[in-house]
Amino acid sequence: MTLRSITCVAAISAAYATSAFSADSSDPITIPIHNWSSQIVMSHVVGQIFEGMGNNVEFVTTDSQAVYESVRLGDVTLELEVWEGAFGASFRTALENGGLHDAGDHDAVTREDWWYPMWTKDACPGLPSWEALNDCAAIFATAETGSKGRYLDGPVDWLKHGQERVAALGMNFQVVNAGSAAALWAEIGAAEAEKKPVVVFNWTPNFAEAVWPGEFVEFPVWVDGCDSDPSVGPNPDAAHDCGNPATGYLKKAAWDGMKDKWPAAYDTLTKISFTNPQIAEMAKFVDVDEMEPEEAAEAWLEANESTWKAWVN
Ligand code: TMO
Repeated sequence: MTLRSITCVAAISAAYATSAFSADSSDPITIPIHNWSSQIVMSHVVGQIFEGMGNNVEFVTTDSQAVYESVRLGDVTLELEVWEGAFGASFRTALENGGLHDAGDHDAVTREDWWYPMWTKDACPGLPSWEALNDCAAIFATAETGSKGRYLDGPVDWLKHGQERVAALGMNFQVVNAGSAAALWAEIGAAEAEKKPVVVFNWTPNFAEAVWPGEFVEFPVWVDGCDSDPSVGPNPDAAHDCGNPATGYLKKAAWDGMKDKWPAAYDTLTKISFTNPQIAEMAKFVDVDEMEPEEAAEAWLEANESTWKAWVN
């Protein structure tokens, strides 16, 4: 053991001796990893913070909707990126069933929805209105979608209701699910040279906003219940007849048992709050700079010590 780590252990022990916390369990804190870069990097950032506090951490790759049931049951300990648009419904269901709770909001304000790179507007000047987009459906048609416009949605585990929105609003579009986030970036990249109009799923905060200027399509404004109650939204007979929240939350969720089993890590979790630029940068490290997620997490921690040290008791 180096002198530095001895001093560090002593300092941590002293902190526990004088704090109200009992020591965290030596069982691993299980952090779920999904299929978009900021979530993977953020999970490693927080995992490395927990390890620095003396905890054991393990990562598991899980489905991003089913994870709320896993947190509720304590199979995984927490979720660091609860995006309102994609996961609000699964999060609310798990909350109602019990076993998981809201561990606080990040500073970040989020949006996830149909999006186009700005050159698309040259071919469809009425954008960003969804009605204008629908009037332009033919310019988005492909061999795969016939006379309908093609909308490349995210992987199926992010949002399950793209085709229902198309039906509820009577749109002349066909929803195609991308196999991965990388397929979305490839679609935009491939369209760029010829300035081909495309409409794809995208979100903010993300690296993409610094690479491709663009806009979200403006659908009927989100109202609570629009995803479950047909009477909410412009179509009285269908749910999913509005856009995702334009100023959505980004929450942390925790298994109810976390605060007793790992009280110090839990205290840190409640204090953690990332901003839009911090999250966009985490994605950029991987998607633009091609760093490994663990390496990106180390770089982030090194550059942002004053931010994360304030979260550690
Ligand atoms: C879940 N996501 C942030 C990719 O929209």
